[in-house]
Amino acid sequence: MKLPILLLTLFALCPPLFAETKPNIIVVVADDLGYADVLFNPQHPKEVTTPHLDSLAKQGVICRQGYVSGHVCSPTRAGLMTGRYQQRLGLYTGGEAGSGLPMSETIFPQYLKPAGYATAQFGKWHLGPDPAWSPALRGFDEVFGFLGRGAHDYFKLDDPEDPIYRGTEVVKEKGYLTDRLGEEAAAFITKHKAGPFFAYLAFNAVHAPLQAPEDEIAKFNMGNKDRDARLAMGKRMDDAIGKVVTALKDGGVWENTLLFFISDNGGPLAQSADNTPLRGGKHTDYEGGVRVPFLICWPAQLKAGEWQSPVSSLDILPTALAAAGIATPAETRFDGHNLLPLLKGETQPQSRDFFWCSGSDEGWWAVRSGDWKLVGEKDKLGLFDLSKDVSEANDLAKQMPEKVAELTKLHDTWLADMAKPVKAGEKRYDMAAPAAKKMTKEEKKKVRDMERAKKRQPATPETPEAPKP
Ligand SMILES: [Ca+2]
Repeated sequence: MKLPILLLTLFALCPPLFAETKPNIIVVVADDLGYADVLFNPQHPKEVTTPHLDSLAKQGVICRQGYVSGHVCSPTRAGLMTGRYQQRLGLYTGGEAGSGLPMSETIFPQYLKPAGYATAQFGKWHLGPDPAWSPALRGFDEVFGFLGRGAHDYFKLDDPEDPIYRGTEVVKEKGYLTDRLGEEAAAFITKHKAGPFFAYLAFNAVHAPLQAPEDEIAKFNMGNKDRDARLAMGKRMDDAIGKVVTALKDGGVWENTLLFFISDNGGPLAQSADNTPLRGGKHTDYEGGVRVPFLICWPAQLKAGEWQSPVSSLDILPTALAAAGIATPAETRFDGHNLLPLLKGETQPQSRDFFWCSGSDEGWWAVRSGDWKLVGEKDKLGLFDLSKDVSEANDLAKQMPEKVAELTKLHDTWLADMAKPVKAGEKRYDMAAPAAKKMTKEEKKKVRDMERAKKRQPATPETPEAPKP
């Protein structure tokens, strides 16, 4: 009897260190990765090679219906960073969000740093074009990556025209960018293994330009050069993720690290991405544009398996903060949910609504409520029952006008709460006035130029004011 009593006494004296230790948090974002271009999608083509992601999937939770809040890079990143629909800030398009996420917004490191987290950002930022928008100025202790554009050359890492930054300093680097991002993230983990730490690892892989080391490309021989390069880029990103996991395991912090993996939007079909079985891809609000590979891994707390209810990239920030035990100010209003009670089986999934909108100029909008999804592309509407038709092949809009009206109203109500687009246009394409909206870019520019010229000219008796309606 003496040994058990001794053990019990020891347990009583030792604080429950593990339970009270804040988890390390890593958010890994792939860029333009096809839904089926990962091994953990059972419908992946046979040539896909992502063993490290597959290993993460086996140890974590695969979210089969994981969404991002937009269909291109920078708007979804604005949503991810703030946990709120980016449209609340008037950011609808790539041009808008890429011009800058307002500095007044509170993002991951600004919540986590005061709670004792070391914070780092690696890779693509795309939330502001120049150093004034650097992540180094908004809470990240360490930064290694590029700022302004959606894309970066993978080999030319010393170009002053498209610099790589360490912190706010321009640095000249060598190597393959995806490798370098993995190495930098792994080094950060090793350095801060005493924890807690937060790393935002935003690969530009597998976004264009489709570049990878020749020997890697040569391993694939699909008869399509773009496809070969894309697969090689995916493989190299997977290797980099493998390095990150090795650093976590070597540092003894694997178990208590909460890791998210997503793609920022769907794969571009024009560049040989595979989104099977989903319809469409990047630049569309069909599932192929907004449903992405999505993993959540926290071995100490979450049982491995599959999660079938829809979740959003907007959920990542609230979930991370809950895991870290960080209470947010009462006025903070996330659109995302803390997923931990659900994933731990403490609560049951409730029906949720999800919204997309890229403003009047692009003309895409969509809403999902329960299993129903309504997708608008300018004056074309499609209604789909995702429970039976994940590929959005069977348009029920004509058969079910009441459902179309119901979902349109739901989207209208949501959109009414959003800000006007910061750059141009209206919140949504006006279906009632299609003729006016069918102007080409050149025609629109001509109209704008004429309006500007008119403003510069003083009114003359020959140009009487138009009668008021
Ligand atoms: Ca992207």
